[in-house]
Amino acid sequence: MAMFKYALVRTPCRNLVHGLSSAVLGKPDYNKALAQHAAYVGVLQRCGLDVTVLPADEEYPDSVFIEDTAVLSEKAAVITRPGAPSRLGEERSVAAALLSRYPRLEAITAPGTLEGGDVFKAGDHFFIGISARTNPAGARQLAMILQKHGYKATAVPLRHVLHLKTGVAYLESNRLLACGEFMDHPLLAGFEIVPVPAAEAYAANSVWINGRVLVPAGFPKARQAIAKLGYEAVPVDVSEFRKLDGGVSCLSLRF
Ligand code: CIR
Repeated sequence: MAMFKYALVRTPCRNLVHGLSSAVLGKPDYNKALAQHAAYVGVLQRCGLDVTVLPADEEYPDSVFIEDTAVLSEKAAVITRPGAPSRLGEERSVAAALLSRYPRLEAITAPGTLEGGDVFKAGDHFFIGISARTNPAGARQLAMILQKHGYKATAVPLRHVLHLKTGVAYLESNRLLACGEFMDHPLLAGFEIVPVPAAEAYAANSVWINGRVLVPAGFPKARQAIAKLGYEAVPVDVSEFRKLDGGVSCLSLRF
């Protein structure tokens, strides 16, 4: 299994309160979001990652959800082209930051759109959600780039959730934490499914980092299911980001 060395995050901007949201949980509290973000960075560091923190970018309210701007692996770095019009452009400063870590960057181009929240990697195999944000052209471009580097790629059409990783989290060892439409999805049938009950659906967006699993705080059943498998389950309070449909994976790029 691939161990991660680095993480890239971005400080939330004040305009965060104007971020995109389908949740009905109210507006995020900016100061609380800043504190939660700082604590999240601390957890990444405790997972052994060398964390680079990019400055807040007021031009893009959702820019704290940096995972959507790139797809990173040992062999390739692909800059995305976000499908939400208000997020298009967020990827530019991420590309600039990644140039110091990767010898070359590839990119999704128009008319393709793709957000990193729609992509997970299981060994050498990438799964790419086709969603309201990632269109078939974007998914095809990513698959072609990845195949060139020796990876496999499978497109997974979504029905109900924002991003593929809203509903699944790869826990390594062929295990996939999953809820809702992904619990019995034919394209995911090769995985050992670790089910997340519907009442805790938000916790399906957890993230494996070097043997630990970051789980949103407040979801005891999901946390227990993960801990029972032998992982150290680390609860992280991301309540302010949940108000904007974001979670523990969206807040960082790990590579
Ligand atoms: C958005 O709608 O784009 C943001 N409010 C949330 C993005 C969450 N990102 C992710 O799941 N990777």
